[in-house]
Amino acid sequence: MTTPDALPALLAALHDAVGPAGLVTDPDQVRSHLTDWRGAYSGEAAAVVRPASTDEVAAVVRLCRGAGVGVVPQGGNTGLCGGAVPDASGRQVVLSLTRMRRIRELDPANQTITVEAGVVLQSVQEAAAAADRLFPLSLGAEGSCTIGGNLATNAGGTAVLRYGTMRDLVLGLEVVLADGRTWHGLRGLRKDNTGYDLKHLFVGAEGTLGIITAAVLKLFPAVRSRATAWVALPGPAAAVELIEVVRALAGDRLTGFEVMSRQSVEFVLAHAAGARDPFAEAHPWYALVELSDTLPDAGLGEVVETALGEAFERDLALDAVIASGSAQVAALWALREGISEAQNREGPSLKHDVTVPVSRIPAFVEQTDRALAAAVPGIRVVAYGHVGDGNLHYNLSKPADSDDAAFRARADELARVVYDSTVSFAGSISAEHGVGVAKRDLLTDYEDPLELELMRGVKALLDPAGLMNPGKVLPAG
Ligand code: FAD
Ligand code: 2HG
Ligand code: ZN
Repeated sequence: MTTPDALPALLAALHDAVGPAGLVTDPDQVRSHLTDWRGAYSGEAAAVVRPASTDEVAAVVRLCRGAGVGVVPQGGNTGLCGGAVPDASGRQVVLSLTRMRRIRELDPANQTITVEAGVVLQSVQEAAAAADRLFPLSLGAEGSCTIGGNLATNAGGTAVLRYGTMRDLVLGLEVVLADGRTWHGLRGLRKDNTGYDLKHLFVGAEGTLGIITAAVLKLFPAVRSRATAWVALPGPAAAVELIEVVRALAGDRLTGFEVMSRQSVEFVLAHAAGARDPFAEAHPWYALVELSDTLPDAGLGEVVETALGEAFERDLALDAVIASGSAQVAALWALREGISEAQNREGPSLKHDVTVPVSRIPAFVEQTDRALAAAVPGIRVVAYGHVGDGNLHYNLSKPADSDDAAFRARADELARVVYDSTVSFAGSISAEHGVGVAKRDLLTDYEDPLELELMRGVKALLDPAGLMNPGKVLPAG
């Protein structure tokens, strides 16, 4: 346990360990580390430190351990479930990785890049592109989120269908453990069966088992052609059939398949500057379909046209547009990527990041929509996401012109409706954003007790004092 007296001595020791540049003292800067991107979660901290090297991270962890103080790792602070924010006690130390921004190595023949945890995702994409390679993880927050955060949350995004989640993209890790030792697991090997694959414990652990300081990531051949289409659909069932039509023709050149309800697009049209509906009339649902290839002239436009022809014949598509240049591609993606931010402008956004088997998405949407409309007449369901991999952001906004507080007060009850429906379709209540504090207590009801027991065993082994991101992921008890 920390005693209040331990904190001043800890602060002085932290100052010595990371130097003045590594201790954040400006009140505005400190505040930005204590609240998440949406302003949905906030806390207090004994200190905010920004170490510049793995050795400095290890020193901070050892000092905090000596003082019995919890450490909250933080990357770009774009997470959506409160995992990177300290609790309200003011007794935790926020450890920001944002000064660890070195690309340590790019090995084109091995198709790998070795980067520090604080490197922003977009910088990795750019470094790969400069070497005529692709780093495929892609998500709306890519200009600010970090590789450490992407690994710690096992981020997904818009290219999972083709390249997998962050877990599939990592070959090796360097991790500062709870006892202050550093595990040097930065191996760039595609085959390595030397016992348990320890790196996967830290991927998706949200900082509760150790602090990722660097990683070896997979690279892929650069993409040289793309085709992007925006398709109006009668409903989610047509979306699921359309995936099959496109996949049958395009194989793994199908890179992205995003789906959004009219309500989702309407929010973007209302709030995002310059957003424009590609069609003259409104349609119930939309898909954003993207194919890509390593060949410059791969004939992707014809593949999309053939797929859409079949979709129109089978009444799966109501209208469609194939983007004719990079500006139009960007405009279509902006309609999709703008949903999260646009929804925030409509009052509280109750987020439910779920997966169900792709085949069950239509029935899931129908059942859940019905249950919610019965619970809150006029509720606005903002359902959209990476439907190609089964992931829906089944978010909720209050009925128009109703009260924020009254809607927020029903958040837990409405979440139950969504999650009960999710598990009734053999789905997961946490698809790509993680658990953090937002879903921590729900694990007691929705996670298999044996899995929870095993997770607690792993936590006890790697972090016996419970100082790695305390209060996140695992429910008390
Ligand atoms: P943070 O928010 O700083 O931290 C997230 C978690 O990781 C916390 O628990 C933190 O303690 C832990 N952590 C951070 N760094 C480390 C480290 N080095 N070692 C150990 N633990 C660490 N997510 C998706 O998966 N797909 C999307 O499509 C997507 N789109 C988004 C769009 C927008 C507009 C926004 C705001 C967010 C989106 N997200 C998405 C969520 C978020 O961007 C991801 O979860 C991202 O991976 C978080 O990275 P970060 O660096 O910001 O991590
Ligand atoms: C997305 O796919 C992100 O746009 C954010 O995962 C989802 O804000 C959300 O709920
Ligand atoms: Zn998403």
